[in-house]
Amino acid sequence: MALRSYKILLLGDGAVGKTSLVRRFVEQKFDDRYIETIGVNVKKKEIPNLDIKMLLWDIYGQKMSKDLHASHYSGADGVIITYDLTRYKTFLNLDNWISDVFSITGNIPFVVIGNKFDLIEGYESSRYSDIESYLKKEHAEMIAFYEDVYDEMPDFSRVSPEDLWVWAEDKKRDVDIDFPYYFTSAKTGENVEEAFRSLGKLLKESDRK
Ligand SMILES: Nc1nc2c(ncn2[C@@H]2O[C@H](COP(=O)(O)OP(=O)(O)OP(=O)(O)O)[C@@H](O)[C@H]2O)c(=O)[nH]1
Ligand SMILES: [Mg+2]
Repeated sequence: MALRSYKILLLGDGAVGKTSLVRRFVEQKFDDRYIETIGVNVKKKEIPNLDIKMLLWDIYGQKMSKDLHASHYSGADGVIITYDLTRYKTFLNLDNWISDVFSITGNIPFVVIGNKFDLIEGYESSRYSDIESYLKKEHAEMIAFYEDVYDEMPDFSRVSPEDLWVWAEDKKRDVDIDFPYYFTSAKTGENVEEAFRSLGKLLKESDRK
């Protein structure tokens, strides 16, 4: 029997790691270089045990016309929305991505990912102001890269797990859908499989209703 295919959108700000997450999930690979996605890349992946096929629409995150983004949304079954744990701004934009996509698709199942967990993993202080000096010490190369790629010094105020929890509980009431959220690393692979599979499960469940 042919597997049921689901169209899944990857959304989130530029350079949060959408392409890297798909590459990790589909090819078990990671690349440190940043090559901005132009337009859309679609990758297929069959999910063992769930008996479904995911069509992963990896969409560029850099700011361009809203309409251009929206032209890819119709017919989507689910969404993976990603932010970058080292750039607070990308967390604040989650709401925009969600409302933009739902204005076209209606409320559909989604998963939220806080990515680049490897960069903050050893970071134990809960003081946001410490993150910048921590990253400078532990990840000097990465800082140089950031300065190069984002024309500005990134805002290293970190989203604590509590912040995400508070935001997510609010959002669930707001959109009236329960959704899971994960901290992942496309670099180490941590939680990537879990996050993608959790959306697969939600899609299967929503089909049965
Ligand atoms: N350390 C670390 N770096 C990551 C991780 N995920 C992605 N990166 C790096 O972050 C940069 C951006 O990653 P991409 O996957 O290209 O980001 P994107 O969201 O697809 O960006 P756009 O296509 O411009 O929207 C690249 O240099 C990646 O190597 C991660 O989990 N950890
Ligand atoms: Mg990309």
